[in-house]
Amino acid sequence: VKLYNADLSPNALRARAVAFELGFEPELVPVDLRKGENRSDWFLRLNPNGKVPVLVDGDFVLWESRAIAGYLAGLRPERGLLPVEPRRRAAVDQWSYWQAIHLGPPMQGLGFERVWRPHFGLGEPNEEAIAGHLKEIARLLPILDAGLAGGEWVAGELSIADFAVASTFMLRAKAGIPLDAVPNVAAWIARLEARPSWQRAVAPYMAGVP
Ligand SMILES: N[C@@H](CCC(=O)N[C@@H](CS)C(=O)NCC(=O)O)C(=O)O
Repeated sequence: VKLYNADLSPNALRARAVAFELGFEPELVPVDLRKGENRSDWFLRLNPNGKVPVLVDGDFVLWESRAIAGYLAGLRPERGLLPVEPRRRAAVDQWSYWQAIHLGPPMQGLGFERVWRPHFGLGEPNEEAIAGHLKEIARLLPILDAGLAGGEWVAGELSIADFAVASTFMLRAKAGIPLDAVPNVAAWIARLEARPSWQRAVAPYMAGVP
């Protein structure tokens, strides 16, 4: 299995972490986004969106990190990261979609404004955008906190949803997102971050964070 990867991509991190958690040792093929390698013809043939990650398993090519996580989890069903029972599966999908559509954008947006924009010299922070992201994050994190009440993982048992949701939290300290008011979230992310699979997947990302 090949995984076209960029160390600083939270989306690639999500796929790497699930692969490692499942015991896969994918060949990580680096794609240099800053040099625009993702816009080259060979890469666009793999993913017409020009984005990482992309998984290649024999003649099967798959893009979208959550779909990659789900495919890998489906290859090792005994590990339970993607349950087949409809309600349990739906709970995993619920949190994965929620992260993709709701929590992820303001969390990543804030990280961009407060960490990446200054780091890469991309101009002054957009204060209006920052205020909007903070407001949305303040609305959303208590929803995750309530969802975690009385449980260890977002969908009951450890699943690909935990890796999906976790991959928006790496910049929380540097971007100024305190978790004091959401103790279940703080305990959950600490639990996830203690897993060897996560630590191995996140190390190259954190190495690039200023
Ligand atoms: N929804 C996609 C998002 C992929 C994505 O946005 N990847 C970024 C890196 S985090 C990328 O490759 N960006 C390069 C570009 O858009 O030029 C997924 O989950 O895989």
